[in-house]
Amino acid sequence: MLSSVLREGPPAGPSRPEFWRSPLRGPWLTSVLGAVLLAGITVLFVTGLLSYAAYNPDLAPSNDQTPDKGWLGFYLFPWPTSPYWLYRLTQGIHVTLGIVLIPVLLAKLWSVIPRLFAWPPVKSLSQAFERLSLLLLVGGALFVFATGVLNIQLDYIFPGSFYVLHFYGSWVFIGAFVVHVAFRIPLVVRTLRARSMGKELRTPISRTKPEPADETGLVSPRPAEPTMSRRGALGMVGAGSLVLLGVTAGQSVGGWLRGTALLAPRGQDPGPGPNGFQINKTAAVVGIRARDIGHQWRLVVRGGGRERTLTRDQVLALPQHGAALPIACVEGWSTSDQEWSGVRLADLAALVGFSGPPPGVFVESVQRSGAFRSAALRDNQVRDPRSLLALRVNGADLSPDHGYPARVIVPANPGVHNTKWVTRLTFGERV
Ligand SMILES: Nc1nc2c(c(=O)[nH]1)N[C@H]1C(S)=C(S)[C@@H](COP(=O)(O)O)O[C@H]1N2
Ligand SMILES: [Mo]
Repeated sequence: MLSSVLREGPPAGPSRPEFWRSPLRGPWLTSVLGAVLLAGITVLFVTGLLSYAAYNPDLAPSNDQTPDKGWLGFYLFPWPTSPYWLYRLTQGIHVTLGIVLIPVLLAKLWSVIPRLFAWPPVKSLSQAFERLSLLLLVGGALFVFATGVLNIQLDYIFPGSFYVLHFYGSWVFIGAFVVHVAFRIPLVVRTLRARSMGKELRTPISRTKPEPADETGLVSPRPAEPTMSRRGALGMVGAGSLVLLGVTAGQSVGGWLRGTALLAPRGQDPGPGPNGFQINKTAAVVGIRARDIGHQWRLVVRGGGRERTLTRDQVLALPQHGAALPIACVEGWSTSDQEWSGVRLADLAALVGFSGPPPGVFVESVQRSGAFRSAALRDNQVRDPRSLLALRVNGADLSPDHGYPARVIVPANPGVHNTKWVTRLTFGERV
């Protein structure tokens, strides 16, 4: 029964090679797009790994959304505080590049689509393995790009689970990607060598011919007349990427470009005044009540068996220091440097008796629930003289939405660890 189905050849429709008629489809176009993706996805992977390391996930359970990662955390290292714009840069690149590569990814999928319908579905064990890896490759790519974009656009649509989905999805995807690249790279190199890019970019529609048929099965056996040159096709993809770059990059680059970040939900003009810079979650959204941050608010500093409780005036009476630092969110947006002022975290450690190099700290907010209500910072972060419990920004008190009465600001720290509405600091204890 099965063998007779196979003998009859593919059913009418996309499993038949004649179904696909674009004269542009062929190994050269696929190789060009593949080479761009190889470079781009490598950068995405590295910046993604860095983004994860920046959370110091091994420091405390509260920092780690993926406690079952096992050896996937093999490369983790203490995230530095210098240069202070490090996370702004790596995460800006991660998100911007991810968005910019979307047209390339879609074009690449278009260019190989006949192979996704190849007939018979399974010929041999090795071919079955290859098809399974392609399923993981294509599915993984769509999944990782989609979860990334949804997280940016829809304000953490998967509350708490975005990291988990994106993290494990990326490892599955990158595994399939490495296998795919290893199998395909000789063909890509050969194909790109055989045809000059410069010449291809000078070829108009009138002289656009299908590539010679080969074993890849990408070239249509029944090509239609071209309606576009390869130059045109690459130009269209490139233009799509440029448009996305134009409406995204401003959220990370800042300056006058910020106004062009049309696609970025928190990228654009946040209003005037000293507190006029991006807000991730407002006080109202996370359920901060007026009395939580009013005159009843206290700062509790604990550690080494001691505890001090301070009013805001008492915190203001401690030595105040300034630091010019950005907020840089995992979503890719960042602010330019803001002028924060407040008490050094190291000075607060000294307040409870840590007179030498200070230990790490566990920071808690008055916010009662949600993954961002607390964060653990490592000793190197506490030690940096620019790491503050900030009370003021740009010469004014923090606004309630930026974390009044007090918030953490640490150089190169992912935004989510710059906890707002801080009420308790616990130094030197594993929590
Ligand atoms: N308590 C608390 N702190 C928080 C958050 C939060 O939701 N709750 N959001 C974090 C995130 S994700 C970011 S990017 C920064 C944003 O700071 P901003 O709103 O002042 O720009 O605050 C962080 N601090
Ligand atoms: Mo964030």
